[in-house]
Parts: sequence; C-alpha cells; structure tokens
Amino acid sequence: MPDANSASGQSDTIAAIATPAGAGGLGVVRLSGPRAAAIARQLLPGCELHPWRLRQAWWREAGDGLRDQVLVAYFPAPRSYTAEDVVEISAHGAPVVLRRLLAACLERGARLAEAGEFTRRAFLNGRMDLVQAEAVRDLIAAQTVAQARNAARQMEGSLSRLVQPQKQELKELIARLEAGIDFADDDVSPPAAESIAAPLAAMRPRLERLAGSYREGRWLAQGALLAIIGRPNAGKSSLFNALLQRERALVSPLPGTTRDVITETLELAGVPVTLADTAGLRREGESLEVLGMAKSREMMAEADLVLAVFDLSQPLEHDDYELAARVRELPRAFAAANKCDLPAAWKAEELGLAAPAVSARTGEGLEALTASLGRRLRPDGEEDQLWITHQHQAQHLAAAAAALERAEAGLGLAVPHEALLVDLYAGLHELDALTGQTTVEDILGLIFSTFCIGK
Ligand SMILES: Nc1nc2c(ncn2[C@@H]2O[C@H](COP(=O)(O)OP(=O)(O)O)[C@@H](O)[C@H]2O)c(=O)[nH]1
Ligand SMILES: [Mg+2]
Repeated sequence: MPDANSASGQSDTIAAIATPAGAGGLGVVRLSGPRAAAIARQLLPGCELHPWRLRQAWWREAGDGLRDQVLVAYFPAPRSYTAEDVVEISAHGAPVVLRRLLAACLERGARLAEAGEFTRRAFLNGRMDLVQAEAVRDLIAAQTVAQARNAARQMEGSLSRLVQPQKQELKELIARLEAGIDFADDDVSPPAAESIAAPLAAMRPRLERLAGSYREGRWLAQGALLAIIGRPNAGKSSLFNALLQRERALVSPLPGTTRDVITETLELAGVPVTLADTAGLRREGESLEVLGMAKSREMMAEADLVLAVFDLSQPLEHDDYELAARVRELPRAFAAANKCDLPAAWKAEELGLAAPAVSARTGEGLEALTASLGRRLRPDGEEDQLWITHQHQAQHLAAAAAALERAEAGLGLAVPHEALLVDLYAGLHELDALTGQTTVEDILGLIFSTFCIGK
C-alpha cells in the first residue's frame, strides 16, 4: 500500500471529540494524521505508544491545571480507520476535560476535524468505498434495529459486492467489443450479438431490482408518513390511539372533533412511521372543519401510505363511496372497516374494496392490520435483502440499468459497436460513481458534511 498520508494528499493532523456532547463515563479524543503520535507523546510525557495496545497514562495541564487518568490506543498507518496514524485518548467523559484535552491537541499542531473528515480520509485512502462510508453515517444515525442491520450490511460491503460482478462483466464486454474494433483488419472477429445480448439481459434486472429497493429503502432510512383518512366519526382518532397504544388524540361521539392534523411516531416492521390523524372528510362542514378537511386532503396526497377508515356500524354514505374510489386508485392505500364489535350495517362487496374488519375499541383485527402495513413498508425479501437507502445510489443504479437497456436496443438494431460502447461505458461509469470511483469533489463534500464531527 502506498504511504497513506501522501496518498490522499492529507498532510495535516486532525483532532475531534469522537463521543457525543454531554457528560458520560468515558469520552474519546481522536487524532488522525502524520503528527498524531507525536502530539500524543507531547501530551502524555513518558507514555510509550505501542501499536494496537492500550496504555494507561496521566494527562496533566501545565501548572495547577486539569489532570485526568486516560487510556491511549495507537493505530499506526495503514492499519487504522483512516489508514493514517490514529491515536484515541479515552478520558473521563466530563465535557470540560474533553474540551481542554482537545484544545491541548490543537495547541500542539492538530487542526479541528470537519464533520465526517475521519471517514472521508478513510474513503480517500481506499479503506472503504463510498457506499461503505455512507453506511457508517447511517449506522450512527440508526434508530431501529432494522436500520442498523441494513447499514451494517452495507458497511461490510454487501452492496459493493453485489455490484462488483456486474462491473467486471461490463468491463469484459467492453474489452471484447474494443478488441473487435481495434483488430478488425486482423484475424479477430467481432463478438456475436448474442454473446453480448445475453449477459446484458441477465445484468439489467439485477440492477433494476436494486434500484427499485429504494422505494422501501427510503422509508427504512428516513421513515414513512402514514395518514389516517375517513368520514367524521369513523374512528380515525380511536385507531390512531390504538395503533400508538396510548390516548394521544381526542376521541368523541361528536363528528368533527379532530380539526388539525396530529402526528406521532411509532415503529412498524423496523421502519420509523409518522402516524397522522386527520379531520374527517365530508362534503360540508363549518369553516374551521373545512380548513381541517383541506389539510386532510393534503396529507392524503403527501403520505407514503394511506389508511382509509370506514364505519362498519353505519350505512355507507356518498363520502364513503367517494373515498373508496380514491383508495382503489392509490396503490399505497389500505382500507379498514372499523367498529366490528358492533352489528355490521354493510358488506365489503358494497364498498367494492377489501376492508378488513377491525375494532379500535376491542383491538380486534389490529394485529393483522399492522402486519399488512408492515409488509407494505418492508416487504419480505430474501434473507440477505439489501435496501438502497440513498436517492443518489438509486439514481446511479437506475441510470446504469437504462444504459444497458439502450445497448440491448442498439444490439437489436445492429448498430455499430462503437455506438454500443458508448452505452456500456455510460453504464460502467454509473456503477463507478455509486462506489465512489469517479465521484467529483463537490459531491463528496455534500456527503461527508452530513456526518457528525469525530467520525
Ligand atoms: N363501538 C365502537 N366504537 C368506536 C370504535 N372506534 C371508535 N368508536 C367511537 O366512535 C366515536 C368516534 O370516534 P373518533 O375516534 O373520535 O372518530 P374520528 O372522528 O374518525 O376521529 C367515538 O365515540 C368512539 O368512541 C370501535 O371500534 N367500536
Ligand atoms: Mg378524530
């Protein structure tokens, strides 16, 4: 491996507090760069740094200043997180101690790290690709086990490994086409169309599937909005409370009680879901209620999933049929027939919609309802299903698939191989951009600026 410090042109040494703000049992100050070890030795005189070993030491400020007993870990380049010399000093986690310790590092020549700069260096030094670097951030930000699991898989390089064979295959196709062109006058015959078409046709669906996983992957990463819609008094607020398992929204027998949209978050199938209780939809109402209804319609358009609630104990009305018609059009809508603890006033056929019976009062049918919502939010994939969680990753994958599709179409029309190559190179370029091989500096800046300091 080349000298890590010069490989990425990083000649300065960065430092940051790597643990969260606030008091804790321990706090870590992290250093990375050519002077990391020298700075640590200056701070902790007499402490011998041993590679990949913990050393105990006393840190003392000059004169009558602060002191603390610390543990020092030394990771020499290139076998460290950043591939540079890294030193981690664990002190007691008092914010004042950590701030002064960091200040002492800065006085000795380190520079305060920018957000994500440690991981950026790891990426620039080839320790990880861009997908893995982004997964580090996702793992740190994970709020549910499912989010953390997906991030950890990507951090291990699962996505990169999935894409690698396609890249290799593309490169081989390109090489064969190039050879056919370059040596056309010699004995090399151009590859047969079929020998190009078959691998392309095999590759494309895999890329499309991965790109398509962003639909649910986005929910996994950023959460989903689930709006509860229906006629006044259908039991929307009651269902909202039942799903949350607490009395959050006001419930009353008076139609039109809920005027504003109330939101709360819960976890469904590992996805953070914002549940929105809305004002009832009906044709007329007093002015405040009409405003509320406008908001409900907005919510319905905005929401990732819509739960339409119908009152099973009351005869269906015009508003119900209207809502049912909209639900049939919306692929992301679910229906529920509430109040199944009371005698039913209609049958599902009348609504023209599958609406499982539930009761917000007794809890009947709620488990099945949450299960089907959960399946929609995170369909059961294969055991090692990976979800694409960033839009730009999905875009690169989709663009790569589109380029291959163009090449396939070109093959069908027997276009010159030079033209095919343009598409194949475009596809390869997109896959390179996904893993960061061809990413331009300003995009890197955008990605790493969303990290926390110290990572
Ligand atoms: N029997 C029965 N009553 C319910 C059920 N869900 C809601 N209600 C009642 O229906 C009325 C309207 O409920 P609410 O949740 O405020 O409806 P919203 O206007 O759609 O938000 C209240 O009196 C609730 O107690 C249910 O499952 N069974
Ligand atoms: Mg309500």
